[in-house]
Amino acid sequence: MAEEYGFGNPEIIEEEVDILIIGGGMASCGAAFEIGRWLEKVPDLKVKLVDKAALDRSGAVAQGLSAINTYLGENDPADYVRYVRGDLMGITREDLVFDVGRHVDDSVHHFEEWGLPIWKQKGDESKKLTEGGKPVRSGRWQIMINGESYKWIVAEAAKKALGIDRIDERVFIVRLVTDKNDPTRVAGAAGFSVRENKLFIYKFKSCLLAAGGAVNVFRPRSIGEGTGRAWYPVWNAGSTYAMAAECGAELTLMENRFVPARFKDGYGPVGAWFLLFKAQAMNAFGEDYQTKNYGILKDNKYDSYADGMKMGTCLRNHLMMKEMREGRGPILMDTPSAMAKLAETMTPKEVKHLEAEAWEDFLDMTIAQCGVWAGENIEPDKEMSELMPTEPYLLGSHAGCAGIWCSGPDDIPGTPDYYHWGYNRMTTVKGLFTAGDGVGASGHKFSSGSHAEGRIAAKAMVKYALDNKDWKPEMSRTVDELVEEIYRPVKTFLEHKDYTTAIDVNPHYITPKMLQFRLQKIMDEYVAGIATWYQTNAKMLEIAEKKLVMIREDAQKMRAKDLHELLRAWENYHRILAAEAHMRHIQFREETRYPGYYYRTDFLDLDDDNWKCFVNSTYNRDTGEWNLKKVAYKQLIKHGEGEPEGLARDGSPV
Ligand code: SFD
Ligand code: AMP
Repeated sequence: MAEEYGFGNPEIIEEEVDILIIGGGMASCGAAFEIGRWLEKVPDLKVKLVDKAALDRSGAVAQGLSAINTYLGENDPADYVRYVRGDLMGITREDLVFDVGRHVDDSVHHFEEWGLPIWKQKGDESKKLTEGGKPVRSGRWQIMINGESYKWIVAEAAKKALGIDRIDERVFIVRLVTDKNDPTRVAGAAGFSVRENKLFIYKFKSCLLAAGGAVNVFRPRSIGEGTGRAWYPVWNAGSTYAMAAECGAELTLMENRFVPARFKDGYGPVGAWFLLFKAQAMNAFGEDYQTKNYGILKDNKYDSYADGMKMGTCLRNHLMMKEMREGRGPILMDTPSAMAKLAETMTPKEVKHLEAEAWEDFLDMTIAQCGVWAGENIEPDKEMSELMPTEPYLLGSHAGCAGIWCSGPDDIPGTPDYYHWGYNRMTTVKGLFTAGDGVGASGHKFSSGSHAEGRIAAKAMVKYALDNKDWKPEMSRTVDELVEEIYRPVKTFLEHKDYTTAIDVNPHYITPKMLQFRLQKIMDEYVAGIATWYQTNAKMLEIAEKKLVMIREDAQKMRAKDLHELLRAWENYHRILAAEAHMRHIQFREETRYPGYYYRTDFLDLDDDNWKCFVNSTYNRDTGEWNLKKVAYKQLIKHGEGEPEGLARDGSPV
């Protein structure tokens, strides 16, 4: 009977390595590249990279990108810290941000070396960045690329560095396993092939957990025929946060989220339009709502993080949402005026090129937006497009900073001990490292910064592996226990499938899809999703808490009728834990730190006196309990000229 569904007893593949890299995205490709260099020096170092998908097109950069959002060039890393701090409402791990800032350009230079076309200013077209070629900047930190094949290029370098034999593709990691003799140390990971009936058990000295952020935790705006469309990649299922939490790692700022303003329905990013094409967004009456609403920032003390019209991403959202909530939507991006203005000084050939660029911005990165334009007969030089704030995403590398609490570098003056307890980018669990979306309190790394951070973590992991040369990992769980746990949804299905005649209707199990709908409904309606215009309060969160604990219990009853559903089942399990962390952090932080991302309507003010601090949490897998605490924020980089006064309050400039 088992074989009928493609499941006999799975083949068990066990492997012991020094370093395991979980994920094959930007951070992991950075780590692979860096370790490749060490393999020359330490040839007996055993390494494996495991990705749930295929490296060439996995992760957030799968569709490509049209900009590299972090390239410092002529900028100072200290200014980069100021920018990230301002955008994330004052609270960031400045040591981690600075560390990314000082290393990120080297990754970008490698991308160009490997073949990524980077736009150059007139006259510099044939010069590489390293030869003094000046990039076309869309903003102070962003540079334009022809990036349809960005991930292919970066993956190719990672594959070359490691060698194909050190890479397992299409293996989904379900959980980490602590060491038998030391519960504060990680010793293994277990997962399964999404194509074949195989289970993988890895034992290791150290591990990079870089499985991206969390998407589809909230009910998305795209439903019905649009289901599956999201801005961030749907295959980022919260695995990073869930597996880290279950292993005992401390999480930080999980209350933070990213609500991107995007072109409606296609989720096309707005950066190139605002920054490169200099387009204006307006409300239904043609009003510049940002200027019009600027004064409201004062009402709840949000203005201490705005500097004239320079303000962080969530504050820009806040000004836009007021219009929509009060019925002055839709918000429209005035693409025709922007293009007409640019065309004023252009030849007809250049104008044609400009039109091509407008399309290419999306063809390189988010093709669905071109589908919307083509399908709705929208020519961007003739008709405006609607903008919309999307459903929330949890991530640590874009304009958000949810993630894991990590040890930072040891050479930045003024760094307190509790920012640095050992190896760079190691979490509070010994041997467990992270990068990219995994690292909390350090956003605005984007694709390039995530790659650079993977390299930083890899260096520290090699050192950790060498320092622990004689240590042998022993897992706290047996292989049989892990097999039993991972294949439980299959067993549940096989045991109960004949109870009813309709395969999806059964009192003994729930399909992964149904469970996902239930999770998304809870998060949407009680934890500040789109249904409530991103608002919540203590009472709503109390209800959410009850429902999330129940769904976590019911998740044990998910069924898997094939390997695809087994993948969906475990993705959803990870989503539930990421969702719960998010909810509990929002519950704990009694203020509105990120207006435009979410609102605590019972604490609408921003409250620097009590809440200019990190919120950190740990999860106890055995009891199901969460523990939350405040952790002091320490300013390491002094204020820049023109930075608003509010930021200076508790500074201790170095
Ligand atoms: O336009 C498991 N990003 C942008 N960055 C830029 O530099 N410029 C832009 O233009 C950017 N924009 C943008 C961006 C992303 C997306 C989706 C769009 C537009 C449409 C952000 C970056 O892409 C992002 O910051 C980095 O990619 C983050 O890197 P990393 O490594 O943290 O995550 P990943 O690349 O998604 O990789 C995750 C990997 O994990 C795998 N995985 N493997 C095994 N077991 C599991 N359980 C796993 N779960 C996941 C995945 O397969 C993947 O390999 S714009 O909006 O600003
Ligand atoms: P996005 O396309 O929205 O992901 O943005 C890409 C980059 O441009 C990010 O670094 C954003 O912070 C930045 N950006 C987008 N819109 C604006 C804006 N209106 N003002 C300043 N920076 C922006």
